[in-house]
Amino acid sequence: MIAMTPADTLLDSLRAAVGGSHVLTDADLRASYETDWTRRWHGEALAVVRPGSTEEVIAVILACAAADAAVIPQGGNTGLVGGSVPRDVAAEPQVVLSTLRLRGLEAVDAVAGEVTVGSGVTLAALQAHVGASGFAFGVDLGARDSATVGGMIATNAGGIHVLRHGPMRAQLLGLEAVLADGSVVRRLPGMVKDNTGYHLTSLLAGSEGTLGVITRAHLRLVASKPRRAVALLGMAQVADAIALAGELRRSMPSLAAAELFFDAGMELVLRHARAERPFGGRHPAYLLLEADGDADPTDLLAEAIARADGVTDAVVAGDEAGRARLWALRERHTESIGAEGVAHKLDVAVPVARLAEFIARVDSDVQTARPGSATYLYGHVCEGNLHVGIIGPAPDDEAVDDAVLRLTIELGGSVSAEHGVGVAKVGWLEADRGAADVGAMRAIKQALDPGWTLNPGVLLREGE
Ligand code: FAD
Ligand code: 2HG
Ligand code: ZN
Repeated sequence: MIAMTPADTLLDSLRAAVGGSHVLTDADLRASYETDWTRRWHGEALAVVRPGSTEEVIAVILACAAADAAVIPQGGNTGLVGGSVPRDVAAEPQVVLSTLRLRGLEAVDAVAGEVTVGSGVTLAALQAHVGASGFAFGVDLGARDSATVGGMIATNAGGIHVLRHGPMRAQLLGLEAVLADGSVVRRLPGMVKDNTGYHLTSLLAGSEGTLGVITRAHLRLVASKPRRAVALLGMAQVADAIALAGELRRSMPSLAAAELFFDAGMELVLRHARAERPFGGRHPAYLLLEADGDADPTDLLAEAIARADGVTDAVVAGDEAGRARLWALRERHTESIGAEGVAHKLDVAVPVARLAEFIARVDSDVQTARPGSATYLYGHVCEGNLHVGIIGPAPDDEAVDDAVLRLTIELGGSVSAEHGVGVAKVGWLEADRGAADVGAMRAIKQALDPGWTLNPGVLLREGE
């Protein structure tokens, strides 16, 4: 008789929980779940498990907890901080819990302007679903075809419309989540006005899979503004671009997005994405603006730009193909940098008043840390949120990460603006938040997940 190993016993329990065809143990089938989008983070899972219901999620979590195995919640695996894939932690084995089968779409409540969906629904599927009822969803981001509602809640995703609608937490009215002991917290539908006790929904938003596995969410919707116009401005001075975005946000209520990027990133995208150069000349900084409305906002946007200071070149697109061409110059930064190598990706926010100073100093700090690195900056200007992509240093060399994050903290910013802490920034959490805040976070983790079953190593390290 062959003795069963603990791993065999766990696999049997998982198969009993979700059915054999949804427990992937073959290395080829596991591979895409084990490496993250950046290729900087990867690890080995005993299995990838794909529950199809809340009850199955409960069974998976209880089986893993009983076997002292870690559960790594995963949605679309588009996260950029290593939180969605197995990693080097004491807990063994690790099981990836994929939410991709939790893709229920309930009918839109058109009177309230709300909808309940499964956590494995992709952003694109959500947008299509609510769009058919004349609504839009308040958060949008470049990974829309793969990123899931659960992953976006767990990271409190931001994206390109935060200036108008706020981040994911601001769209979230209620949710259902399975905790580490198999109990289910459920506030569905959840209401805009709801002061009955601790707001667990908000706590789970941004918890990065460390406190519970989100299974369903109730989301507020926004009115669809079908007419859009996009402008790309070439600017000589960064300070002018920042000031203009702030001014338009105040004076032009139809402003829906304001994105900043720079010459190095523009040239990289033009090379990798084979995109069309938008103007004859090159400029130090570029500001992309989007306006929307029930009526065509093209003229309004063009007039606002004509009045603006510091604009050296401008192109405005009201048609769909033209808008997409301009957006591609911004949205394709991520893939173009990725095509250069495994990037160090920092996602920081500084007070808008310090943004120009951050931009002026960051590359010199990077060069001091690791001379010869290539630094690309791009981001969401109204929130002072910049993405810093650095090519050059080895993936496990954290010198440039440290340089960028120290500068961010010195300027009073946040080391994680929208992607989360993941495993990438755990080492800088206390420098940013302070000992008391981290102590409170650790107490919450300990209370809700005393066995450190859920996403150990993300956000906090056990035993520190
Ligand atoms: P995953 O990557 O699978 O997981 C992310 C984290 O959430 C992990 O810690 C995971 O454990 C946890 N998690 C996932 N699902 C659940 C669940 N159901 N319950 C509990 N925990 C869960 N982010 C932005 O904020 N703004 C952007 O503009 C933006 N643009 C992007 C553009 C590109 C091209 C790419 C590749 C990424 C971009 N991202 C952006 C990052 C990423 O898309 C977001 O972080 C997104 O929210 C991740 O969703 P996901 O389903 O892929 O989650
Ligand atoms: C964006 O704004 C995303 O494009 C991705 O948040 C940022 O590539 C990145 O690091
Ligand atoms: Zn972003």
